[in-house]
Amino acid sequence: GHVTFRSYMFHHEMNAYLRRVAAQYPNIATLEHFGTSYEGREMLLIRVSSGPSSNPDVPKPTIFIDAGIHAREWIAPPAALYIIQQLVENPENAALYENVDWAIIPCLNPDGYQYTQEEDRWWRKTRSINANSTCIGTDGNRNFDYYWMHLGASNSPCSDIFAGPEAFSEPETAALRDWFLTNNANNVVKLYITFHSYGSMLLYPWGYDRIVPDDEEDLLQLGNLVAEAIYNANTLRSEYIVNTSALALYEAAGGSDDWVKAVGGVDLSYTIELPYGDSPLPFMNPAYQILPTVQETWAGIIAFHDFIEERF
Ligand code: 0X9
Ligand code: ZN
Repeated sequence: GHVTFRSYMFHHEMNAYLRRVAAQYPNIATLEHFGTSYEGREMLLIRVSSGPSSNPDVPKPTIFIDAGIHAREWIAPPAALYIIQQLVENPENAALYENVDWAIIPCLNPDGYQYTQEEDRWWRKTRSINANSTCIGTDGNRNFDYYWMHLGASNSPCSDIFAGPEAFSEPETAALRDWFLTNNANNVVKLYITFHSYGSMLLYPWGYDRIVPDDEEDLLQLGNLVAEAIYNANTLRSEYIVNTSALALYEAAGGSDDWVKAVGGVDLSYTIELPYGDSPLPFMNPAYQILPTVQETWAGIIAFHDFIEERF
């Protein structure tokens, strides 16, 4: 149950860490069963909160964070785990869960992640069996039901961007949908962040097409604040680009960010494409750069928090 951010962890080690901190800090940290992966791995979400709002008419805003929907993007789970560690285990950060609640799931695709550890470092998708095909898996980030299969997604099970036989075909994406439908009927979640790599980008909707949302001014302004905080953290000095994902990258429908904004009830929705450090190859962040990367990212998360606390 010890995290150093000097090496990568197995999924079962992440679960052991979450169980340990929840047991050690029961007044602020609680575990929720988020779902069960296709191959049967338990997906745990941790809530960090100082308790309910003193005014029941005005619940505290929640920040929701996930990571690891793409298996090979190894730097994403540590970014989420570092946030958990800093919130729960560093008493200097107690003010960050005073007026804001956190819900964090550090690994959304445990089967794919395990497969990258054991078989294929470049695996991206889930590990579900496809009917009438020998090819395995669905791209979780093409599997959400908002403009599903509109652009930048494939209907071929052998493609790395296979959108699935239908929207929410995967237990992992269905679990995220169900969490929002169950926990966010009252729109208490004010910020959604999903960690990916790579590219040093703060991306906001829409991803399904080259269309900017009505509230893009908000999304851009907050994104710029966060990008500045990341750079000024001075640990890796990443220079983030801030834009809609379709304009900065490519059109890709069925992403979690679009669905959470359009259907899940969270206006402020971001995909963070983390950097890959000085590795010659993407996704292969060297172990010695995990810590500086998650530290600068944490500075960005504090900027997100301050904005949410101030506004809601
Ligand atoms: O293609 C993706 O799913 C993301 N990039 S990655 O290299 N990590 O695979 C970008 C997703 C941006 N959001 C949407 N297109 N909705
Ligand atoms: Zn990704």
